[in-house]
Amino acid sequence: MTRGKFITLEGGEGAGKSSNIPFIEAYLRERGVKLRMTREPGGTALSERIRGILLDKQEQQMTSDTELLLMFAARAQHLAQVILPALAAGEWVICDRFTDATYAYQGGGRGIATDRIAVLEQWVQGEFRPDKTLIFDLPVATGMARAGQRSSPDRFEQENHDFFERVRDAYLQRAKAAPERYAVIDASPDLPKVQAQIAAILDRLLD
Ligand code: Z5A
Repeated sequence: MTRGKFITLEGGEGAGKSSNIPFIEAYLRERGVKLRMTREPGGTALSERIRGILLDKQEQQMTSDTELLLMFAARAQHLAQVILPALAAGEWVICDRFTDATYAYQGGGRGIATDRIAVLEQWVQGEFRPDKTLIFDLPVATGMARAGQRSSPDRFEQENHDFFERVRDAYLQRAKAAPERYAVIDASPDLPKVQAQIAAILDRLLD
């Protein structure tokens, strides 16, 4: 049994991951790929309960370390229960956010040192990393304007412009440091233009 590929989707506020997930799913299924679609934080019953705590805007007292540890607690369960078994069974796993989001939000956004995050990454994942990470990139002001149309912002969506600039910088720095693992998508144009970029990346993964 050939192990499936692990593809993660990343980006800042309102970058358009959710809008493009149905396209990615359909594109790969039409080409015969067995798929598991999932997300973080979340993806199992327990991890979704942790997600509820993490996004709850009533949790104003939550420290950055608590937030970081909850992200990895949810991830540990998700890996053991969903991601690793699906890959071992030959499925591709498409995950809406993964550890790059931790480096971007808890590292860049909250200011937690990268080497502290790396300790937890090693603990929870060992050497396991995504095969490919698609970063949906666009100016922060554009993303916030798009996301601003949502009715009720969660705990992260309440953050300010500077926070999301640091998140964007962290993503772009990670992509620059390991260009073979990342594909940066210009998420500014209309959906067909964004999806043409996605299709080109998926075609290379299917080769
Ligand atoms: N988080 C973290 O801090 N650390 C971690 O380790 C992990 C996560 C794993 C939940 O993530 C939060 O968890 C997240 C980071 C944190 N918080 N934030 N921000 P999430 O992925 O569930 O939530 P999200 O980032 O808010 O994603 P989203 O709601 O799925 O938004 P999106 O996927 O980036 O955008 P969208 O919903 O597809 O699009 C936003 C709007 O723009 C919508 O009205 C679309 O119709 C519109 N749109 C999209 N694309 C276009 C184009 N091309 N043109 C015009 N309009 C567009």
